[in-house]
Amino acid sequence: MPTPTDRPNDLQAQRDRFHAELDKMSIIPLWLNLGAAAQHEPNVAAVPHIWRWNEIKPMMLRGGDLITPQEAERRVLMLINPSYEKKSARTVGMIFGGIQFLMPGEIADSHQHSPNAHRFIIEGEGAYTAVDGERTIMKKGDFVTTPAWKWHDHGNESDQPMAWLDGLDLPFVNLMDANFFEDYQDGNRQTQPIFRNNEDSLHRWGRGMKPAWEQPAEPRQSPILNYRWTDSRANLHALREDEGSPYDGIIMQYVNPHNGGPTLPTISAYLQLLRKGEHTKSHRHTASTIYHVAEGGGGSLIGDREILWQEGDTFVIPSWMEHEHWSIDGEAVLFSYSDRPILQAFGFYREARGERRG
Ligand code: GTQ
Repeated sequence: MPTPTDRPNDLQAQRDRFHAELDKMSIIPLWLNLGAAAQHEPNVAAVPHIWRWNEIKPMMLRGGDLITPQEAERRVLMLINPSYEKKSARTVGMIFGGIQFLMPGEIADSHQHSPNAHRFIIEGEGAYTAVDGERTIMKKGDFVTTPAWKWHDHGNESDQPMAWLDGLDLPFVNLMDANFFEDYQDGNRQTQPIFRNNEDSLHRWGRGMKPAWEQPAEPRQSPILNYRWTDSRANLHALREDEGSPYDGIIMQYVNPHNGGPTLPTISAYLQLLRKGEHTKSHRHTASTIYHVAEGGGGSLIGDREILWQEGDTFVIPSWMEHEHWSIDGEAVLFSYSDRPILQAFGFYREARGERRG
C-alpha cells in the first residue's frame, strides 16, 4: 500500500487518512455508514423463535431447587432472541419476556422500578401478586398489570409451583438510559403493607363506573390489577360469530379504562381466538410481538419460517415480518403483547397487507 507521502495525489489514500483522523475524533462520516440513516426497509436483526413449554418446565423445576427468589431478586428465565446479545434483556423489538416461577411457600419481596410490567399466568393457581397495596390471587390465563414505579411482590400460598410470563419494556427503558430500581425495606419488613380490599381496583375503575370524587393517580397506566381469564375468554366467545380481523381472527385488546388505550404506556396486550379451521391472511407491521399460547394448538408462518405451537409455548414475530396464523385440531387462544404504543406515539407505526395471502 503506498502511503499518502509516496503518492500525494492519490485520492483514496487521502480519503483513508481523512477517515482515520476522524475516527480518532470519535467521528464517522455518514457516507461510510449510510445504512444506519438511509434504509428502504427496516434492517431487523431479530429472528422468529419459539420457546417450548415442555422444554422450559423441567428447567424451571431445576431452577426451583438451585436458587431462592431472595438470592435471585426475581427468579426469571429470560427469553433472549437468538440474534441478540445474551445480556440485552431483549426478547424482540422494544419488549422483554421472561418466565418467572415460585415454588410452594415462596415469596418474591417487594420492589419497584421505572420499567412497566405485566404478567400472563401460564400454570398454577393460588399465588398472589400485590401491587400498590392491593392483592390478587392469580389463576392460569389471568392478565395482571404492574405499572411503572409501583411496589409489587409475589407469594405462592398454594401447594403447586406457579409460573407466569413477565412482559416488560426493559429494552426501551435501557435504550433511554432511564432504568431505576428500588428494593422495599421497612424495618425488617420486605413486603409492602396491604391497605386495599381484593378486587378494589376492579370495582373502582373496571366496571364501567369510576369514583366521581377521585382522579386517577397516573392515567397512562391501567389501574386494573387483574383482567380475569374467565371474563376475557368469555368475551372472545361472545363475539365468535363476528368476522373479526382478517389477520388475527377474533382479537381483543386489554384496555386502560382511563383512556381506552393500552394497559401500559409502552406495551399493548391482546387475546385472540382462532376458530376451528381458521387460517388468517398475512400482513406485517413495525410492531414487534411476543405470543403466548393460552389454549389449543396451531401454527404461524413468519417470514419463511413455519412454527407449530401448542399450549404454554412462547414465540416472537419481529418487526416488519410477514405473518399468518392458523389453528390445528379445533380452536386456539393466543395471548400477545407488542411495543406498538411506542411506535404509534411517535408516528413510526406502519402496517401493510401481505403478499402471500393478501
Ligand atoms: O417482576 O419485577 O421478568 O424486575 C424481570 C425484571 C420481572 C419483576 C422480570 C423484573 C421483574
